Amino acid sequence: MKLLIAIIQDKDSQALQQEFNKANVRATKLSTTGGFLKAGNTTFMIGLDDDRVDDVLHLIKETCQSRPQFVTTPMSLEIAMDAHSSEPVEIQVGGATVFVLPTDGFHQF
Ligand code: 2BA
Repeated sequence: MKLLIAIIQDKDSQALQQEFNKANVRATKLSTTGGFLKAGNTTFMIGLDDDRVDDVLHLIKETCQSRPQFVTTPMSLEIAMDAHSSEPVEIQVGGATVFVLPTDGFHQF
């Protein structure tokens, strides 16, 4: 058994939850915050048998999009940089960041 921890953008969370429901994938949705952007994102915890991991990874990959986002340079860095450094910098956020963890036990009481 495995535990998947999938961090995705809020914009994709409803569509992904619907895909999970259609595919009978059980998941718990958490509201989380990215450490870098300090913006909200969504984390799914998904417990599943080993032979379903690839299918669920595929589902996540197909449903979650990567999107460009603009960040402004932190003030502390701007001081040491030239005038152009205060312009927003483009970064790519998600698709999805997925951890696959081995799971020793699964109990429901
Ligand atoms: P955030 O930490 O808010 O990061 C958002 C995006 O900012 C990242 O997208 C990446 O493009 C950029 N970024 C993050 N840290 C950076 C850094 N030190 N320098 C330059 N750019 C940086 P993603 O890589 O797609 O990550 C999306 C979200 O997934 C992250 O939101 C975080 O919540 C989570 N995440 C990503 N990698 C992780 C990891 N190794 N461990 C735990 N969570 C992770």
